[in-house]
Amino acid sequence: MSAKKALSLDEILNHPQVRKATDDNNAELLERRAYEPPQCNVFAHSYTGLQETDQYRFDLDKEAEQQLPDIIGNKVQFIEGQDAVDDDLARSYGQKRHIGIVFSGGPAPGGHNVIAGLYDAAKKANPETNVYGFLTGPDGIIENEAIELNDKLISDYRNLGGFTMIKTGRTKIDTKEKMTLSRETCKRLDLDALVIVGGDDSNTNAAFLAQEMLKDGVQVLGVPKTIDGDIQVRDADGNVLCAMSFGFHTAARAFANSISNLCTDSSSDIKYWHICKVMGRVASHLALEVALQTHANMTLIGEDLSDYTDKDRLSKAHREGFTDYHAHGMTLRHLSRVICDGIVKRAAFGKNYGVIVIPEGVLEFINEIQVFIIKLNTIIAEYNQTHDRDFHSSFLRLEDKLDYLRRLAQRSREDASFKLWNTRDDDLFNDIPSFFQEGLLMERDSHGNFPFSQVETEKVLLGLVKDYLNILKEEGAYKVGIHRDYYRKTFEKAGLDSNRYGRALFKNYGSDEYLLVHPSIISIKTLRQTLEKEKLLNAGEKIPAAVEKIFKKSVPNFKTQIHFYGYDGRGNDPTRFDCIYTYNLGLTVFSLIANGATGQMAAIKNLEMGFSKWEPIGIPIAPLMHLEERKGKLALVIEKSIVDVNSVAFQVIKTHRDKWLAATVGEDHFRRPGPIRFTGKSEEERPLTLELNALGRPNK
Ligand code: FBP
Repeated sequence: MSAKKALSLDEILNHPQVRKATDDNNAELLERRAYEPPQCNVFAHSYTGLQETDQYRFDLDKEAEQQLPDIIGNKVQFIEGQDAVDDDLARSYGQKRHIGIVFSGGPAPGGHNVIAGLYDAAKKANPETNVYGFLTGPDGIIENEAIELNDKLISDYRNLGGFTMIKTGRTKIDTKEKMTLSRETCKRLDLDALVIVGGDDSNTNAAFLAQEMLKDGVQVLGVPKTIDGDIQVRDADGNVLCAMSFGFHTAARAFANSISNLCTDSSSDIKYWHICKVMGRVASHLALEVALQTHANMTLIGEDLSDYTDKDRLSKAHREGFTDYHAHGMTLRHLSRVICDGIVKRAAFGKNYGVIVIPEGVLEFINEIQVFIIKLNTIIAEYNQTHDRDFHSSFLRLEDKLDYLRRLAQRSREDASFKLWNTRDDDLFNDIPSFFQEGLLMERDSHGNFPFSQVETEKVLLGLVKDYLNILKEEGAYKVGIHRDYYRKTFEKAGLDSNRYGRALFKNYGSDEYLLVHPSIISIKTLRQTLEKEKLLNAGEKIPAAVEKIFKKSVPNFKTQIHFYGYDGRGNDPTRFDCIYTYNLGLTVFSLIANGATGQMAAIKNLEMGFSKWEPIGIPIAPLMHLEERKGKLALVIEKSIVDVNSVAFQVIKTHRDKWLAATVGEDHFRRPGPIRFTGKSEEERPLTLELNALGRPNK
């Protein structure tokens, strides 16, 4: 028998299997790149035109009218397919153009397809057209860092996640100097149009650039991007023009898959509570979609908490004839009680495990924290406006920042007109753990947004939850229910009279399936006392092992695992929905450019319906603006859309809360969304929130 000769390293490295394993281009990648998203009907024609409509109304902000005079009158535009157009139109549609595109803000799956759609449409209209990608976000415009996009680059990134092709950044073009530099870049590149793919703040920026660059003949268009799902555009009559920003579906599906896996794991080894913080900034849209996708045991929705009214407090105040302002909205302590309540209820049915979903922005909806966030935003902004160094470089260490706040509190004592930070604020702030103080003082982004993703919200809440669970344990209110069959079997095996012991040990013996140890039995000592009192044990006698075993099983150990879902889902390859949506957004934005639009946001109407009903449109950005406090000053911005507690999607999860908590006999009601499936038929067509919210909503 001849021994098989070992392969040399060279032979191993050249082996087809090794080559396959070490090739960056795996089968999934190739399949994604080759996928051709379907195009909305209007794009099947040789040309597209714009049909302006007056059927949508907007309440115009006076400040927006003043600051954006040339685009405030823009209307909603429907894209129409056209085959025969006159020569002038054909010429202007097909003229050679220079178009720049930039990503702004956090990545969102589908961004590459926006570029691909724009590129394909631009090249179809005129193969000579140049499309430039500005590198690393708006900095690329300010510093004229751009690359010309070509077929190879576009093909490499088709249907792939991330913003890897040209990267992104969070710089805001918000000073005269940055604006001048941006205009110079556009002139140097001879740009006809600039496309800004970004969130509410970046689209706000797009409107200001559109106004400013009108005189240079540069059209500026926005594309609604953000996994947070907080760009949802309605007109003044509630008609939905843009139901969802791109990237939301993919991020939610990716989070849901991971969280659903935790549901499976936790209900298998039944020893952990998994605490899952999910991204989304202030709005809880992602948490809501994850709740629908997974049926996790508890999901907090920030918007619901601020809507909370403590009915008992309210009626007590009413009876006693005073106004209790604390009856409205939820405090951090109260929220921790609500969570404990769910944990205790499940434990009573033997389920001392589960999954909790917490939106990263939940603190924004907790009264006392919101006050801190607003006050600190203003203090930091005011400091930055009046000093040469910014707040964070002036006060590097936490102690320095706290010292500055202390001095402000002192100022408020000496000068009654200074009310921003008083002694009470300072005392309360000094009461919270230092990691949380650091979080609340963290640097705001260039748009003045609070960095929710950096704050360990779950740690703050968990601290309070653990403290209160310990109190409940001491009071004998937090117990793990023991199944009566298990109890009986254990005692019979030990030759003990289960009925006699049962009545002494449990408060619900004989009536319920899960038995709860009497609240007074909270230790081996109190167990012994009970047994002696019930004449089941003589003084000095050893407690039977079976009794001790059952008692120990009834004592809960609250063990947690903490997870943060954000950057991972944000970098996921897009769902089919996001691939198709974004490719068509790219085609839409080219139609807007080719037809001379500026100050418009590309959107697809009827996303909640079948693909054949999707309608590409242009939405005027300026009329969406309103005044909001940013960095301590009022600024014109597009309003963020938060979860509507009257929406169908929210009402559905509210109604299912008890069911999904599953504090009952029987299994949990987890749903298995599975991983994102790019091919095959079982992948859902669109976000569940989108479908539910469209139910019963008449829309023009
Ligand atoms: P955008 O608003 O720019 O789309 O970003 C969304 C987001 O992913 C939020 O969910 C999150 O709070 C934030 O970005 C995180 O910011 P950063 O990437 O700067 O850490």
